[in-house]
Amino acid sequence: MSSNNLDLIDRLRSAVGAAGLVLEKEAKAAYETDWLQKWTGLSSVVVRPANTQETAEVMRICHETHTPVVIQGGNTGMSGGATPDTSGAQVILSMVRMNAIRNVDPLNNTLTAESGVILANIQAAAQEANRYFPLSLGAEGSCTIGGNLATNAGGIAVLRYGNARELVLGLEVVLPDGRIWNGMRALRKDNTGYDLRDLFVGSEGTLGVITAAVLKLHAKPIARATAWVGAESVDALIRLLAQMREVCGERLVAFEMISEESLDLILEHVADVRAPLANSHPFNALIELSDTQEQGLADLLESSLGDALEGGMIQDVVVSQTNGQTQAFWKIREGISQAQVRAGKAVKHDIALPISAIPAFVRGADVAVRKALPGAQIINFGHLGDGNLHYNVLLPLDSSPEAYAATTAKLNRVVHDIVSVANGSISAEHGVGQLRRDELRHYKSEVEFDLMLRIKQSLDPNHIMNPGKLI
Ligand code: FAD
Ligand code: 2HG
Ligand code: ZN
Repeated sequence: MSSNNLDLIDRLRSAVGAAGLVLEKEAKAAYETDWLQKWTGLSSVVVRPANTQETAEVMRICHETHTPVVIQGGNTGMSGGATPDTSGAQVILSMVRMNAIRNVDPLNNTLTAESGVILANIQAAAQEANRYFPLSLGAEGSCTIGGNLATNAGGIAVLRYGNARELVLGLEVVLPDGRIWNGMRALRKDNTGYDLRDLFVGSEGTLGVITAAVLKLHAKPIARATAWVGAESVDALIRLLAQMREVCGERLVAFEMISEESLDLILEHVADVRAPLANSHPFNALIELSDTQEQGLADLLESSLGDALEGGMIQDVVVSQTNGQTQAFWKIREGISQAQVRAGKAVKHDIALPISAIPAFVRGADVAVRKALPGAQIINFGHLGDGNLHYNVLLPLDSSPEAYAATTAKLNRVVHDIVSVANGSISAEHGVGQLRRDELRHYKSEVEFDLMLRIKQSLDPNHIMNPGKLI
């Protein structure tokens, strides 16, 4: 270790104490590889501040010494945003010790939490106060609210409640130079100038460290009604979605699409799941209604799906009769990421489109991908109600890194070109990270990219925040 590095570590130790540093190679390794084991890097040290002041001191030291910093929450991200590069020069700033829920205010319908709080613990604290925090995703038992905000995470209830950005009122952020911005306003109306909060949401650790947030709570739903539907085409599911939005309004909370190939993959690779319907269908949907009152909810679901079945819009439906059956449906849906990891190497596309443009996208992309890669195994599923598809292509487990990289580049261009022509987005909810950094550069207009660069330059003039990611 160089004397400069020893000096840096001494200074960081004085900022966070010995308990706040991880220096041993083996202990650091857990922070240096992502959840998918797709990216591995090397850090000089892992720093784990216990509060905002310590975080500010760490950033002041890194700013002064031009030391690059990679912020990490639960390390469940899907785009390599929280993994350091291989230089060994980057500091990992892990937020997991900042895990206090500072306040729950049921009258203002808000909850104030530090950024290292696990999402499931926020949901539970809201529940205890007879309220509801609706952000929900497969990684909720290990991801942090800081990571959710930094990636503007989506998940399965965006259709009704919006993504992470729509669930936050105020933020506390440590800036790259160590100053603290206290934007912890618990207000639904605040037009005092530029919206700095929204700048940090979705900035993926490239502009500042989110240390705490004021989150919006909602009324706790006490009733839910859930169904699994089989259909011939994605067009039919989109017509069903439109009809259900008309009839069910705000009570429609989830409308998840799973193609036949995706369902087969889950059934093969996830333990203790079985097909909800007797027959296979090219497309499936998992649909959920919820409400603060029981009355009429199940009838509403049954009658709207009954009409769709009779009219031939869908081919099959099963409405859940018990909590166990509902959980079984969701276990299938949430098994998809694990199934892909077990079955192969996924080329992941996390795209958003106007919902009305999805059928043409799927038809066009299926043909184009199979032309580029004959026999491609397309794993198409996602949050149809939000226009967000995970249009993934699974390569064999034994694909070499070179073959995987070359096929990824080829398929990215094919899929993202079609998305771009349809005015869609190549990064809907997982973040850009290192996975889509070059794709972002390719598709952003000069003007938009220039604006982003100027913001980055003015907040982080020493370029220490998450270098190599997003921008
Ligand atoms: P990390 O992975 O640690 O970090 C993610 C990014 O945020 C990095 O760029 C990091 O530098 C930055 N960051 C982290 N904390 C901070 C902070 N305090 N301040 C500033 N920057 C910070 N995502 C969805 O949107 N929808 C889904 O349905 C969904 N399902 C998933 C299912 C599974 C099984 C898994 C493993 C992941 C899923 N994800 C999903 C990915 C999702 O983005 C993450 O799970 C989560 O939002 C990231 O939180 P994290 O704390 O793990 O962040
Ligand atoms: C989901 O919707 C997640 O399940 C993960 O966003 C998507 O594994 C994926 O590609
Ligand atoms: Zn998703």
